Amino acid sequence: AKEPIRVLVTGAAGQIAYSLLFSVAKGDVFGPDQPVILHLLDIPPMMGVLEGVVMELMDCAFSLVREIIPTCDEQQAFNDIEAAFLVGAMPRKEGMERKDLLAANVKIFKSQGKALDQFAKKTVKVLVVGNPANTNAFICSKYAPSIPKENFSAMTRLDQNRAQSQIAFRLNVPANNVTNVIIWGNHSSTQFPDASHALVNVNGTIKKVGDCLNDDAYLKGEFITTVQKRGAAVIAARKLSSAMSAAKAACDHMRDWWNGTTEGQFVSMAVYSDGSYNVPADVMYSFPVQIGADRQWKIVQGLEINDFARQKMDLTGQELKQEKEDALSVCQD
Ligand code: NAX
Repeated sequence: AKEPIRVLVTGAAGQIAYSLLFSVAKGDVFGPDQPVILHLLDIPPMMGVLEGVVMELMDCAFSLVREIIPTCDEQQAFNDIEAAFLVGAMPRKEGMERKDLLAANVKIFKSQGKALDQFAKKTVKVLVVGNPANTNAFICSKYAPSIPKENFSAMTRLDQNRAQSQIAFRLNVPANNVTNVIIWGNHSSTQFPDASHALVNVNGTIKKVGDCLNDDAYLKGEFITTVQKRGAAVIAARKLSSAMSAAKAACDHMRDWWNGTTEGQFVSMAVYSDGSYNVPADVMYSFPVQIGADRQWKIVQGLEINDFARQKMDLTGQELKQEKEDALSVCQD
């Protein structure tokens, strides 16, 4: 039998965590034979709510859950963890300036970076979901110098899943039949959802999505804006931000990182940029990646980038550079 692994979820009393914990506890991420010890971090005022989440987790009677540790103490939360879902973040409140929001989050992710550095396993895999996710992941990594930069990522998988699903519905195929859709750049409205390398399985034959849809105007227009604005559309309809789909995406991201991607397929993750495809280096930029059994991601190289894509990849890269500068300027001790 496998030894249990310690998995941290922050923002554990919040709405994304409510769905995410269910899937992690059920074995959808780390496997049906991998026991887990769940570390649940939230802030002091939420400890009562978190107690309720713990009760429900117990009441699910999941056989993989060996222990549940609810806490508002970072040392306890980050101690010996092998995987972290950093979901908790400061939400934008009415009248709050962008700069204030950034400052509040820099403070959280600086502190959690230091806690990772001191207490987590050096092999820990960190997925940042809390917004601004890319820049939060950058700050977190910066303050955890003893952990490889490659162990930090931010989530653009929800954007990828949204894009994949839009195309699958249009082509009337199951969502999984559409592969290799790419999200480039920032998890924000400047992201570039790119279907120009995407493939679709039609009755066992692999074809290019572009050839099947035969609608360049859609792929360069409505497709992109629908994915970019999907988060806002969900809020407008539900009066709450995406939660079930965000949790599903976080599971997909971590599962692929933990187990590797399927041969010939790639997925999008915001990772530490080496400047591939001439986008800014030293920011957390979403790229198509492939992951081996060693849990190391590699940016897919050699994809053809046309002028249309170039311009969109640069725009979102510029935004990330600016966000990083702003974050660093409020970082000064
Ligand atoms: P909720 O407000 O329901 O939950 C957030 C929880 O985090 C709260 O319980 C809060 O007390 C806790 N929290 C705040 N500061 C904390 C800290 N320092 N340590 C630990 N916990 C802390 O938000 P929810 O809907 O769950 O969303 C969480 C985050 O995900 C938000 O920042 C949101 O913007 C972001 N999202 C990111 C997405 C992505 O694709 N990258 C998509 C979904 C989502 O919008």
